[in-house]
Amino acid sequence: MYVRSFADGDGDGTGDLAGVRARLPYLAELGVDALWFTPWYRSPMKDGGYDVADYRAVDPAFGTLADAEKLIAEARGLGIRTIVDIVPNHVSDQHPWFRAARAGGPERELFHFRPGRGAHGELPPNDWRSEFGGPAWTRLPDGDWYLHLFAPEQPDLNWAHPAVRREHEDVLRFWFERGVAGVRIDSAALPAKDPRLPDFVEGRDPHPYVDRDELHDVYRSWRAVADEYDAVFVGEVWLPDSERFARYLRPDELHTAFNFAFMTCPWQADRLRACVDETLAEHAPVGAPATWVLCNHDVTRTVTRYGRADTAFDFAAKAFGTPTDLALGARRARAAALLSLALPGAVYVYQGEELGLPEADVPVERIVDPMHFRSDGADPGRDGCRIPLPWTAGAPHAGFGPGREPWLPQPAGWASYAVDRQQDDPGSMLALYRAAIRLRPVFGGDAPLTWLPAPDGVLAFSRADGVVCAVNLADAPYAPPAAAELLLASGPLDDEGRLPQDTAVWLRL
Ligand code: TEU
Repeated sequence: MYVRSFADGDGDGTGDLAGVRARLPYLAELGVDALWFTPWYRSPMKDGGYDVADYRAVDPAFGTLADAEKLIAEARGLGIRTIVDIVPNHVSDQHPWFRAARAGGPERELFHFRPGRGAHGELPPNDWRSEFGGPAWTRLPDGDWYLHLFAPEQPDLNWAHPAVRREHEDVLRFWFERGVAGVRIDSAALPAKDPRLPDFVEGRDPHPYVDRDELHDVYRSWRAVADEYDAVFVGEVWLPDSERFARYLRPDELHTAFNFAFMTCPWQADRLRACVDETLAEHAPVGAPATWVLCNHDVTRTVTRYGRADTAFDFAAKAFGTPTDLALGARRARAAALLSLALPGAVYVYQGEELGLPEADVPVERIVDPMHFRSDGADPGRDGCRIPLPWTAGAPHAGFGPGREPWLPQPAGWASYAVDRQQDDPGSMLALYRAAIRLRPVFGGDAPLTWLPAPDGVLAFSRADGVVCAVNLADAPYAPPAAAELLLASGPLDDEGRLPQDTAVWLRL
């Protein structure tokens, strides 16, 4: 959940914890059993809260620590557990440690400070690039440079320093003590750095800052803390190598990690099937449950991605003005919802996905995401998937909040996606998500998956008790096994009971 855009309780134009609390019944009705909150801590919001100034305080724009405690307890009362987001790679440049470091204190050791190269130290210490574009180094007036893999306002911490490790374990305890049941670990493969900070050499192993072995020791000690509280981790681990990925999921490390292979996979039957197989195969040896993700607060919304010629997701391919067929994208997104909710493991639904929201074109002058600015304006950035939600069609700001303009503009026509419009419409995306989440236990929890024979372009698998999910991505209609009971369909079947292209069904044989 991207709190800033979920619901605005106090009318200042920014979503907040009061807004979430008021909407907990909606979330319970949707059937969610856990909520992951992107960072709600005190932050200058240079990167939507991923620049944390104080982990033990809630940002005043979102509320207070007492509000967070109430939210955690109320959610728990509805059977919903809370997952907070911890950002170990970096802090805000307004964090007390960095303020002291900037002033020249010994806190510099908690970060990566180095003299520059060149005759006058005018060149960065190495050639690393920021994930948001541009150099990963910024020079201070006193001549030293500091490392930031993201924005300059997000200095990287030095994980070789014991105080950095101690502090994070303390922060974990702080939130577990407040009833938090899980932690999402931001940029989980990035915090450890080669202490020599060498230039990047393509293909050299180990990488100077991605997926370094030292990290596993950190997560083992985090796991010991989580075990004291029976809490779980979900890691944001972007790694192409499935064996390296699975190492984070060993029994004494993280419980789960996001499935970015699935999230970036194109809408093609053979690719999706291979992705499902690889996912299950990489998780099996470590005994960790898989996760299924179609989008999040960083990437193009599902309905838009699937409505384009290129249905994969790649940060590098993002551009302004990509032609999009939203009706096609919505049809596929509905089928993808039934596919992902039928697979064994945990499904993450990003707020608004259950409403079928498309990516919005944010007017250039309203963009705030640093990814846009660091790309010199070439990349539209991530604001298009972070638009404040529409709740009530006729209300100001589509019911997002009672007062000021939302912090990002809602596009024209946004109200047509409002919750109150979809609520009682059996054909809506919201109705589909509610029905699917309610029915999902028919697949038998952890029951294994067996592929069934099916024509090219059709994915069909069964799990427990003869329950089947079939998805037709081919242009020829697909006739499911005769005499099967139809449990749920993502769209209308044809007159002969066959699935048209981009339609999924759940059946009981
Ligand atoms: O994202 C980290 C990350 O590496 C990918 O999402 C992606 O590579 C990045 O957005 C651009 O390359 C996490 C958060 O999800 C994101 O919102 C934050 O901006 C980022 O960390 C920094 O904390």
